[in-house]
Amino acid sequence: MSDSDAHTSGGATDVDVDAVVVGAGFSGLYMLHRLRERGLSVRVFEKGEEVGGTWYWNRYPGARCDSESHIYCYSFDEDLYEEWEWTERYPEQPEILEYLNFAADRLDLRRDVEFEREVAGATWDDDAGTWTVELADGETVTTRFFVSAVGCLSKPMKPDFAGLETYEGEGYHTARWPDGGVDLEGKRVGVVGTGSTGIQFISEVGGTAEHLTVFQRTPNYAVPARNRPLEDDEYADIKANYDDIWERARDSRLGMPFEVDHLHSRRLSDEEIHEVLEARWQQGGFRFLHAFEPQHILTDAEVNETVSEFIREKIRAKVDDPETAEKLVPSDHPYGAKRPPMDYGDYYGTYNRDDVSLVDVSDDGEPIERFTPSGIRTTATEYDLDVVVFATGFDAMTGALLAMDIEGRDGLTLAEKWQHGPKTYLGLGIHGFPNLFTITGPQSPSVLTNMPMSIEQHVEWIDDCIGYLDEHGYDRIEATEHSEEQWVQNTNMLAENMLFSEAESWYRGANVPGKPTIFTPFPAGLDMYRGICERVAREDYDGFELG
Ligand code: N01
Repeated sequence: MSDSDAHTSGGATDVDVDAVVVGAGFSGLYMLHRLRERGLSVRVFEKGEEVGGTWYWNRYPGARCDSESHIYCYSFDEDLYEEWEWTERYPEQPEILEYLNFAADRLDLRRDVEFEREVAGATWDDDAGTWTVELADGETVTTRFFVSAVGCLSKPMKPDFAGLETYEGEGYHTARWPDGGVDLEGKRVGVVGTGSTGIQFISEVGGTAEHLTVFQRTPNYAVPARNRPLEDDEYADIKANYDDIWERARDSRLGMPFEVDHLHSRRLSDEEIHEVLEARWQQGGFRFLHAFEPQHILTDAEVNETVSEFIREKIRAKVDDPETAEKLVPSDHPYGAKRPPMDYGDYYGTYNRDDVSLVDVSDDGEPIERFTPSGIRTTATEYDLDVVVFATGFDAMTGALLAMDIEGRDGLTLAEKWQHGPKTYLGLGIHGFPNLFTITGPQSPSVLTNMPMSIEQHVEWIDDCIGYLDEHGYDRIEATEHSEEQWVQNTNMLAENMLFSEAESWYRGANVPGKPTIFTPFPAGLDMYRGICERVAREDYDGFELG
């Protein structure tokens, strides 16, 4: 159907299109595919110039996914994963982008994606039972279903440093890295931030610049990823066992098919615990978190301290200068309470180089006072810098959703509704916002899991739900206030019983000044969450009102 055709489907409503999807990353592309297969007309609006979402924007040196490549892809189409060949254990950004382009071509998705088109907002018309989606260029589109596929980590967060506007050097946020790259050779480069991104970047460019100065506010626990090329026989084995791999990934806490060595550490001696951790350290990546049941590590303070101390000792052993080593050793939060970063090179060893230095900008060190025309001034001294790289993260989970001006029933905006923190039912629906679906929305497992697994579960649930509405002659679906309240309370309660509250993390919105501090992802695992969603659907969308 052409863009301008009026359309009647499901209920009695005239709309331009059945569904509008925002974003053409992993989520938006699969949503398009599913809804189109169902016979719905769909328009996807994508701000970027091509498909990819996160992997389109994050092009900084060293950008790579922490999920292993063989599970960081779609599982719904055997041809896709049989045909595609990953080259390394962890996929690098250009390869993921290539993969998503491959998937888009194979499924013929591009013809329904409109690039460089930003959705400015959407307004619900309660009488008509439709959304009017407003594009930044002024066009409006009416639709029955408005689906957000904007991602959890897509609105960059750049702190409002004093004097930033006076800085005369080059400045780049890692999530908006220029397409053609940045020449760092022979330059004095500063990096602010040592989260997953900063750590990848620093390992990659240490030794490239004339001097690299790392401004670290909080040290982090980086576990070696142990990246390497995928061997032919290993890949053949993966391909022969994909059915089993997907089944185990779907039924797991983290959306990963890894076995745990021990459910918990009780009854193991200190020596045995150490052996288990050492073996997992050698395996690397998220397999380390599976030494014990991940839930156990994130719940039991004592075992967490053992794991945390194990990593601290590893850091101390890597760094030559004991003073620098102590600055790099995290002590303010338990391992896993913040998203654990991975080390793809020799992150800690990088600090042994003469051309790399670490500045502790925590309150106990020399906090950043301001930017100056020539660089960064801390409370102790001034650092002259040709380039400053902001690896300062994202307004996570809600930032990209709230960047759109979304107005629901009775003129209530999403920003008003969420002024004290996000509230959803299952992370999929929002009371007051009928026929709006959020893929990997707040209070769903999303960022605590291997994302494609969570995305597929969400997309399939939404698609099935739309099918159910149409089959039963319903026009609209909306989460009830009660089910939403209970879901939010439930998510908070689960998180409070874990160690997450002991870190000032983006999981809790604590990284963005003024943002309400509330733990946002659903923390009890993809397996449990999937079961809940399946029950809700089975019981005629229990907790939603259909009409
Ligand atoms: O962002 P972050 P990120 N002054 O928020 C510092 C995913 N990801 O882009 O900890 C000084 O984790 C801040 O310091 P502090 C992954 O889920 C995945 O690194 O707040 N410093 C911190 O060090 C990840 O968790 C992959 O004290 C300031 C850093 O900036 C998520 O994205 C790769 C500051 C921000 O760390 C976000 O990671 C990369 C200030 N005013 C990312 N403000 C893969 O899968 C902030 N900081 C590979």
